[in-house]
Amino acid sequence: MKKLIAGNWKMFGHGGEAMGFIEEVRTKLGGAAPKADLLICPPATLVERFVRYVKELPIAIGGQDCHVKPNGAFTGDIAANMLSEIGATYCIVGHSERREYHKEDHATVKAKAQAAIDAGLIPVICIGETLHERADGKTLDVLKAAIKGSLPDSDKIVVAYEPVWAIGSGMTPSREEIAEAHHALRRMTVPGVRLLYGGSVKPQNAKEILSIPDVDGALVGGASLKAADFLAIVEAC
Ligand code: G2H
Repeated sequence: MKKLIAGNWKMFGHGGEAMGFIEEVRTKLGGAAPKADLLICPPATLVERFVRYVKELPIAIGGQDCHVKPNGAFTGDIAANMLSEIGATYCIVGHSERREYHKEDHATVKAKAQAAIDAGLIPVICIGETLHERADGKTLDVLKAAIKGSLPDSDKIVVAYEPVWAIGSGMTPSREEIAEAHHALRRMTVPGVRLLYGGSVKPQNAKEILSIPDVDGALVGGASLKAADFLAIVEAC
């Protein structure tokens, strides 16, 4: 199976940047098939526009979060079926920034992932340890609890291992640390589930990270905002 390179734009980007990004990708690919499956998860306001812009390009578009319910009096929230209605096919759930700033726990993340599946979306479920937990030697226990608590019973999911301390920090775990975590995750998940690594992936370290066994792709934040960097990571597959 091809690797999956997913861009998480977080709360960055406006319409002009979306169009510029897609046009640059279109020009640089020049009709060639990319070396990986591609996914961009822009802010919710840009999902529909991205779907329109990508047209015949092989790029899937996803949301960054969804509500656990299909509708209701939840001001400011977005249901998974609203994302699928406008052409999204994936949705990130349980990103550590949601867990930290919106106090989302495993049960909530699992319910969101199930809501995404029910709406026909593939959830990209994020899990990962804090620096404290790693220092205390608890990484594998944390991942085990996250797999048990955050994953619905389905193989139509993607799991993103994102050590919290590596996110946006420029720090990445060693090759051995990533290999150990992904090897453990492979054993804990059902066959066919793609395992992405996320946390400060950039063109400079992509080749090394993507060559680690059981790393089926990457979830890329900052470096996914520029088409050239995003495509350099794809080229590293
Ligand atoms: C981790 C990652 C994308 P960055 O949050 O999910 O972001 O690559 O900027 O560390």
